[in-house]
Amino acid sequence: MYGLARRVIVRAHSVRFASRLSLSESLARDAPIDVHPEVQDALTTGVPVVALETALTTHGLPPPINLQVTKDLETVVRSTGCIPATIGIVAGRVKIGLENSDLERLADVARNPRSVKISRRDIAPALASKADGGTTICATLIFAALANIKVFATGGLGGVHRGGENSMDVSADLHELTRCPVGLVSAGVKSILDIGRTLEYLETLGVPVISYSRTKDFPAFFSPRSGFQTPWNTDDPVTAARMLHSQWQLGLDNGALIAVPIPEEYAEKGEIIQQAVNQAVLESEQNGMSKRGKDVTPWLLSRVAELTKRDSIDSNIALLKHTALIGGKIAAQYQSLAS
Ligand code: PSU
Ligand code: MN
Repeated sequence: MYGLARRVIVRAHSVRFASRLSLSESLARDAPIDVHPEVQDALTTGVPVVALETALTTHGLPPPINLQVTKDLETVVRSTGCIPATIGIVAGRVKIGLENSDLERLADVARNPRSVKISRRDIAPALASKADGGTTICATLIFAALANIKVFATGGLGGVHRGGENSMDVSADLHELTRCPVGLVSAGVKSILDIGRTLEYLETLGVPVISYSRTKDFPAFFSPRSGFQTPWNTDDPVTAARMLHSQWQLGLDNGALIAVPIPEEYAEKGEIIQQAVNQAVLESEQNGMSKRGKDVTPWLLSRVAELTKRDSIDSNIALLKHTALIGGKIAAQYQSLAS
């Protein structure tokens, strides 16, 4: 009897340890997390909230436009009636909702070059070392889930890199979508990646992939169409919100990818950018950059910007604003279903 009881207790203990903590439980453990009062208020009163990431601020876009774009995305989210929760790490504290001064600090990459690109594996070391960091999709999903934010809008999901079947370079973004019940609204995955294998991997992980479009074409970040098809599509925020709601009604504790194509007027530019992407990927293989782990994506992005004389940056900004808009619309609809 004693043995059985003890085993049960041990098991209960380990289950509890493995299970997700709520924000209040984390805070009760003195976790270094600050929720912005505006975000806290929205979460308490049922105003929809959209999470935004900061790896695009610290590592995705060059200064000074990085700061402006991060602020603009918040404005776009507000235009949909939602509250933006831009997430990042400042001086070893997780910020869910950033003050302007924090945003400025993260965006000032020249004066703040030690600001780290934060994925799941980096979170605890960065907090313990009191570092600054831009949260990737992976890390932003974790904090959005912790705060019970159901929609997160951003640009490009990480994925299986070209040659990933040998290098094993597969972004932690993908696996995180199995752990966090958050709807990720993004412009697909960049064509610096192996899009086909990324979709295969998401299928294996059981993550719903929905094209936010009249067709099932999966977008390719700089281009509205990648040539790959998704299993589902809708171009209606109500239906997209219902897809998320059905999933979580069933307690399916994973996220979903809602892939929003860049606006059609950028399609032509997208084809030219694609050539620069191919060249940059080739160069990264020749100069060894492709073996540099988390530096690969930022290097490729900045090389493509150089090669396209910043056309890629204009497209990147356009698609970011578009996903923030659609993310806000979906979050607003989700809120009325959930409340
Ligand atoms: N796509 C962009 N800009 C970015 C990123 C992706 O257009 O800044 C960032 C995102 O934060 C994404 C991360 O989560 O790169 C993926 O990095 P990696 O491939 O090292 O996992
Ligand atoms: Mn990687």
